[in-house]
Amino acid sequence: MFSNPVKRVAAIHDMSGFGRVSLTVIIPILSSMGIQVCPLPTAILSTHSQYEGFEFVDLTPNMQPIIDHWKRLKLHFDAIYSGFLGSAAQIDIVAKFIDDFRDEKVMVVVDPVLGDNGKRYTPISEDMVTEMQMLVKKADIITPNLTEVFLLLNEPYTPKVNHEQIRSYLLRLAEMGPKIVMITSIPATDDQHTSVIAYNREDGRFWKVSCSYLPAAFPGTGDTFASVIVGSILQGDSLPIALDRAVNFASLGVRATFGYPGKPLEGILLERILPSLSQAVQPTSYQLLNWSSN
Ligand code: PXL
Repeated sequence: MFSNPVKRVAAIHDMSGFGRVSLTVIIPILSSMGIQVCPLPTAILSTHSQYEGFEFVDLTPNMQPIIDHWKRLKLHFDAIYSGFLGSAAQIDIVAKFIDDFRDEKVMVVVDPVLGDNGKRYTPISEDMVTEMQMLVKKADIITPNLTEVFLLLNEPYTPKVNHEQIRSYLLRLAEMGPKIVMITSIPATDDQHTSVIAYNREDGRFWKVSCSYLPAAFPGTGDTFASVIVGSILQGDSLPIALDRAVNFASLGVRATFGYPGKPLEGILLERILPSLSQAVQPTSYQLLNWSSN
């Protein structure tokens, strides 16, 4: 009666028609995990922005009227989850949305989608990076990749980072506001593995989950990772179990796709692997890192 019978997420992302990123990934993943997704679209694109000549419709002017209708309906969300935003002005709208719809039970996840492989995505301007630095302050959880870590911290990009640097980036990002910071796609020194390392400011613990690395980059794997994190925590999993499920699901997607020749821009073959999200939690491989937070 007093809470939603099915957990409900406001998902603030773009809708890219082709290429398996953002809402076309987030909706099936969260639905498969038994969670209702309410999209608040930020932009409509013909494809994601890594294809040449993509069409882009900025929905900034449409967002506030949609939000106002949701307010009149007194909708309550268990989580607010934002990702790719279409303009700098939009970031203020999202910040206000968080203020209006948040209470102490609402989980706010900001995936600061800004770039990858050392570069900003084409539609992301410098202003949007500055605005995203403001938005992450409002989040409970953020999930940047390494490129996004450097953009958020105004540091020059370097692909090779050691553990000491990762630890200090996690602490600096957590100081900006989020309780939990997860840095994705950290290469291991052996080049054979890739890891996610997370820091929980509330208990001072650091967690690491690794998987074997394949030389391929599929757009949308960050959205896949963050969606499983949102779904898993809403299902009641602990932080290390959520990290483990998200890393292993994204890695399964990469492995299911990698053997086919050539069209990495189409993303991972999500449709092949979705059923695995309904299985009971599988054996896990997370590690508690022996790092202190002071
Ligand atoms: O998954 C990230 C993402 C989201 N939205 C758009 C993108 C990308 C990455 O390329 O282009 C429009």
